[in-house]
Amino acid sequence: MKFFDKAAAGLAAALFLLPAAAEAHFQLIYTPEVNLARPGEVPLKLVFWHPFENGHVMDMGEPEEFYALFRGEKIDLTPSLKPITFEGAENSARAFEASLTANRAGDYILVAVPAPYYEASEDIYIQQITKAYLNRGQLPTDWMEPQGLTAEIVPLNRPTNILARSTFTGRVLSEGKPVAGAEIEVEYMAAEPLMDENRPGEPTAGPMPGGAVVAISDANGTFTFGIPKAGFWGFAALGVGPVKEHEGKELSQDAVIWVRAYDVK
Ligand SMILES: [Cu+2]
Repeated sequence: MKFFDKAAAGLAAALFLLPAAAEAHFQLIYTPEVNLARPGEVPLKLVFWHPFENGHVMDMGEPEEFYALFRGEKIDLTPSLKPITFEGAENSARAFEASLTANRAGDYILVAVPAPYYEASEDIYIQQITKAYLNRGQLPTDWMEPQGLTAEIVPLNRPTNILARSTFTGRVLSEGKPVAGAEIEVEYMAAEPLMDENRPGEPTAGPMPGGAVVAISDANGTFTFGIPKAGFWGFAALGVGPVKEHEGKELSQDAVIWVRAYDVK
């Protein structure tokens, strides 16, 4: 009987959390073209959104850090940050734009650490430590390396040209150590932001029945996901960061990575 009481209590708790859990929050670092043919300025958008649903946009926390890593060198991008309003399909919210000068060949790894965001429906703070990858001149340099973040997903496939209908494998690290059993939410950027209009373009997919798509990392912290479609795919390892509390409330410090998949022509 005790078991059933516990199970019933667990079920009630799960149902209570359901509305918040059904849609995955994702911090975006977005630019439409991740493979840069020419040197120059790359425009960037930072949006905290539900991109699979083309849904609710959250007021993004002021970036605590925003930089690019190029061959181990840190390029501070905070001087280029400007607040913008992102007009989602359901609502508008504060977001940011910025730019990167990418003149040399190799991988540029973009890292954003937004201030914790208070999610009232769950009474928790969320902080998504986010990475996105650009490459110039097709020269692979650093994408396969951990970038020394307190929480991150290290790609085991080149993140700037994943083949649609192949797989992506990532490794979840917290303070440099693999995390077994991490819950990883998987997100498709169904509507890509229009750079000049600060709103989403036409969605090319709808959200999945059953809510968030989830993978669990194995004993080595790795997970593999079959990428069904070209476009941008995001992976968020929930609560794997070392900081668990913010202003007296629970903090979910998540590690997010974005990869770009292409169809075979
Ligand atoms: Cu949400």
